[in-house]
Amino acid sequence: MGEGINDYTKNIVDLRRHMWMAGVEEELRRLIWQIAVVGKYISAKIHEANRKLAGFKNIYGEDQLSLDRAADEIMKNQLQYSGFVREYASEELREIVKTGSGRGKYIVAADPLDGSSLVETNLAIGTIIGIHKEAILDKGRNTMAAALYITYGPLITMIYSAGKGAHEFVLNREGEYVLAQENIVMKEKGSIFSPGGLRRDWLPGHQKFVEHLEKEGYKLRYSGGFVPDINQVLIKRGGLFTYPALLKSPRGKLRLLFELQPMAFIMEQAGGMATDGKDDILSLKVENINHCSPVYIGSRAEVELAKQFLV
Ligand code: AFP
Repeated sequence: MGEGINDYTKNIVDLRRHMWMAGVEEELRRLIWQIAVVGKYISAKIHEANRKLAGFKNIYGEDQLSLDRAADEIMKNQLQYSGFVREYASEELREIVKTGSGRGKYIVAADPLDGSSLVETNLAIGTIIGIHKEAILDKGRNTMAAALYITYGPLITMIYSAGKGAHEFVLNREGEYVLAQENIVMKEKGSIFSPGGLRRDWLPGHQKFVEHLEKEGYKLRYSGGFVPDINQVLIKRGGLFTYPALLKSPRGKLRLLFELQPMAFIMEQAGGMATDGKDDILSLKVENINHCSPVYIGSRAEVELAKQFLV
C-alpha cells in the first residue's frame, strides 16, 4: 500500500483491517477502535460547541471550555463499557479513576481535547491517548502498549501505533477511518520548527538553539496546538517541536503522561526521537499525573543537536 488514499473500488484498508493485518492483539485492536469511535463523537461536539466558557476550572486552575469537559465525559463513558480498561487518567480529572469491572487489561491516559483555547479560532485541535499495560506512575518506557492522536482539522485524521510502526488514517464520509499512509518514517532532519513558550522566558541554551535553527533557515511553524504542530512534523517527515524549560517553569508546560509519552511513543515508532533536552521522554518516570517536562521531539538530527545546546 503506497502513500495517499486507497482506491475505494479496489482496496479499502480501514483501521480494524489494518490492525488485524499488522498482528495487533485482539483486545488492543478493539480498544483502539473504541477510542477512534469516540473521536467521531468529540468531533460532533466540536461542531456544535457553544463558544462561551463553561465557567468550569480544570485541576490546573485553567478556565476550560465546556468542550473539554464534554470530550472527557464522552471518553470516560465509552471506556466505562469498553471491557478492556481498568483505569482511566485524564487531563481533566484530579486523579486516576477505576473504570469498568476494574479488571480490564489496559490503563488509558487521555488528553481528551488538547488545544481547547483554539476552538473559537477554528484552528485544528486534537485528542491524545496513551494505552498502558501496567501502572502509569513511577514507571517509564515499559508501560506503553499503544498511542494515538486524532487531529480535528479540515479533515479528521488519526495516527496510531501499537508498536509496529506509525500509520495515518482519514475519516471518510461513510464514517470509516481509511488508511492514508502506513509506516511513516522520519527523515534524518527537516526544515521546520516550533519554538514553544515566550522568547523572554527562554533559558540561554534554548535561545541559542533557536537562533541556530533560524540561521540554518528552519521555518517557524507554531499554531499553539500541540497536536497539529506535532502532526505537521510527522507528516512532513522532519523538523522539531519543542516546549522548553522556562525561567518561571523549569519543567515547561506540557504533561508527561497525557501529552508527551503518547507523542514520544509514536515519534519513536516513526524513527524520530523525543527527549526532555537530555533524556528520552519514554525513560522518564511519571511522578504524578501533573508531572510536566520540557520536550524536544521530531527528527533525530534536531533532537540530538538540541542536546548540545542544552548541556
Ligand atoms: P490549551 O489546551 O490550553 O489550548 O493549551 C494547548 C497546549 O497545552 C498545547 O496544545 C500547546 O502546544 C501549548 O499549550 C501552547 O502553549 P502556549 O500557549 O504557551 O504557546
